[in-house]
Amino acid sequence: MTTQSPVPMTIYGDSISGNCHKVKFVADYLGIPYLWIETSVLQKETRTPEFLALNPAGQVPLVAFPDGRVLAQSNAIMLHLAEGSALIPAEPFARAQMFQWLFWEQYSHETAVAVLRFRKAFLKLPECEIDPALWPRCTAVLALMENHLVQRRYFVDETLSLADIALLAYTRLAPEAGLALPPEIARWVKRIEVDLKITAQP
Ligand SMILES: N[C@@H](CCC(=O)N[C@@H](CS)C(=O)NCC(=O)O)C(=O)O
Repeated sequence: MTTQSPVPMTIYGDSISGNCHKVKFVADYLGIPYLWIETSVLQKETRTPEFLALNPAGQVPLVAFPDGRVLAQSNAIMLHLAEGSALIPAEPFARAQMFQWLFWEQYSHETAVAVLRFRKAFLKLPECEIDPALWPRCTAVLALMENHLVQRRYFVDETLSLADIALLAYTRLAPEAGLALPPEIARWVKRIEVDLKITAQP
């Protein structure tokens, strides 16, 4: 049994950010206590001198641990929080497959779906001011996911892992970017939301 610090970790997060949702989903699922400090990207609260002293990259999510250490990057934070849990496959090849999806999520998925959603739903840019290459990129990442899920319930090894949580974060929000979820993805989103006991938009 692990002894938990009486002082919880602090998550600096923006409730509109899928990257921040990932950290919340993992902490909630694993029962890790935390204090959430709402840090608005739109209000430039990630660019104050106080926040930049914690994370010079000026980005959320950021976690501050009771011992004073801080950790940025959503997938790095998830990996740290989930260390030793079933969310990280123990078998080396399955673990590598989970990493494969985590890297793909950051390089190909988040940079398309999250960027299009932010520009449309939050910056409210007219379509003529949005990079037209974003739409085919979004379509391509959703098609790749749909194809992978045709004969699978989860992304790796038929069991819930960080790969599902990383990909869930912005995929479930893709309709806010005007993107329709193909059927297998829509079923997978519901399945993972049930697994994680997500009842509403965080
Ligand atoms: N790769 C990073 C991306 C973090 C990121 O882009 N955070 C955005 C919110 S989703 C942010 O804080 N933007 C504020 C800014 O860049 O000023 C991660 O996964 O944590």
